[in-house]
Amino acid sequence: MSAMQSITSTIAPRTDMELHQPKDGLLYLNVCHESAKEYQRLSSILRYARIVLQGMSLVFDNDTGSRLPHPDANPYLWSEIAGNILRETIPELAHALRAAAASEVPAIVVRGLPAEATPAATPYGGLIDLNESRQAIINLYGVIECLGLTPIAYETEDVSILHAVAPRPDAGGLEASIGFDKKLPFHTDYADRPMTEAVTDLSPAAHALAFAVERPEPLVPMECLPVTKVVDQLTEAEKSVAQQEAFEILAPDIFRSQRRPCARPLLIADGNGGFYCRLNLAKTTPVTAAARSLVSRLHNLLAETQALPIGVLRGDIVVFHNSRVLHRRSSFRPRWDGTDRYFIRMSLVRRGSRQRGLARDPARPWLWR
Ligand SMILES: O=C(O)CCC(=O)C(=O)O
Ligand SMILES: [Fe+2]
Repeated sequence: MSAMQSITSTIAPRTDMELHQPKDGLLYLNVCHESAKEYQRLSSILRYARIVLQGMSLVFDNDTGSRLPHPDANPYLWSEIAGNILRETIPELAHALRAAAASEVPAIVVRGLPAEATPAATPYGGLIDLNESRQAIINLYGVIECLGLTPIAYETEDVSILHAVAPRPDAGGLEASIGFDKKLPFHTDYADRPMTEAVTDLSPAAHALAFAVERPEPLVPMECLPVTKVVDQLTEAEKSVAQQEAFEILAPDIFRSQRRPCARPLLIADGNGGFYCRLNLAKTTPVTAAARSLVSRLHNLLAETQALPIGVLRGDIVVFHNSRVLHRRSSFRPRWDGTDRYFIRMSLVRRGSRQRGLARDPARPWLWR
């Protein structure tokens, strides 16, 4: 083992990242070219390294040429390594991400991280090619680790932690991230699942969503709307209706769930005068008259309120705080030539809440039902 290299020894801290304050709830963190180069140099280790634990620090042995396990076989290892590399090479980004997580920034765009030389082809079968998207996946793991988040997968959605947000020829007519000809209206993900409520037979909703942008489509931006922009337009009486357990929300179609939905609130007070929100109006049945009129008021409000388009670029990592911001996209017409809109998405929970989920297999605690 001649070429051992400790990832905690070589890089001096930099202070050259541009840090933009959240504007309208959207925080842009721009990584400068020089930092990105250093990060790329070190993260290339993740392509071939065998990992050896020495004392408390991870050490890479570049000589063996052996590879890491697939991220689905050990996502915690990928998080740890990618997080360490990011913290070491772009400490000011790691710091800004920690601060953004602590203040529950609704949406974050990390721009300027490296990308593979050739963009991955859009996978119309839904399968992500790890080799084609390796840098994007390293970037995702690095960013989420610095945010204090950990990936999970719901077993009825996908056995992989990495979801392809790309059109599928068999998804025509679906209101889903794999659809295309139907717009996705404003929503939070997994709105049918418990948030702060007790977990009995259904694992909690993801706390955040992270997207790596492989192929942006300028005419089909991601669009978001911070929850405060909606709540601020509601009367006190409407806010109190929204906090009642009076909304039955079904799982999205792709879950093929037969479960009878629980009646849940749309808003949950955050203890600081604000609210956490769950919303998927297409799947919601209000169970009282007051809840019915609130749902129709929300339909109108959302139709009138200006969304925040995020003109994403290839290589961007976008993170949504799932209960602080709504997101949507318009319909579009795919070209089916391998160049269509393509993101890689992860569902995330806070590291400390890993054990709140219901996992069948103790060897894969990130796979929830
Ligand atoms: O395609 C998009 O912009 C968002 C898709 C979406 O809602 C999701 O993947 O959760
Ligand atoms: Fe979504």
